[in-house]
Amino acid sequence: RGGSPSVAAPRSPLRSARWSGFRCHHWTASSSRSGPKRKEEWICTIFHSSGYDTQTIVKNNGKTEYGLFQINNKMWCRDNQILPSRNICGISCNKFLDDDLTDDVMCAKKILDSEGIDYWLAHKPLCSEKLEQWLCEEL
Ligand SMILES: [Ca+2]
Repeated sequence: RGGSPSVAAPRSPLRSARWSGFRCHHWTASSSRSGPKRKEEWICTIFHSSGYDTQTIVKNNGKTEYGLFQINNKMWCRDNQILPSRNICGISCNKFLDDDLTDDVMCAKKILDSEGIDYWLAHKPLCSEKLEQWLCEEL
């Protein structure tokens, strides 16, 4: 064991330097009452949503989803597309593509509070059981 990586993530390049700090330490900040009960669920869900890549942009069903948490431009942030957004997080979607995760986490918390973790579609099929590989070692 030793002191090295805190998450046993399957073979994904961690392209965001900030992510490595995020994965365990921001857990408490990003959990919320309707959120995942275990941090492994959250880490697994983010992996299957964005591959831990803050630059991920996915077009899906007329929506565009941005960044580590795949936050969409229909409800949560606004971009320069024609689609009107409720922009609940009051932010430009591009802010979810940089390496500063503070605003991402704040918006993800709002999503958790209002939609629960099943906003992230990967959660139920892929991250609700057999989570041992996602354990987070405390440093
Ligand atoms: Ca950001």
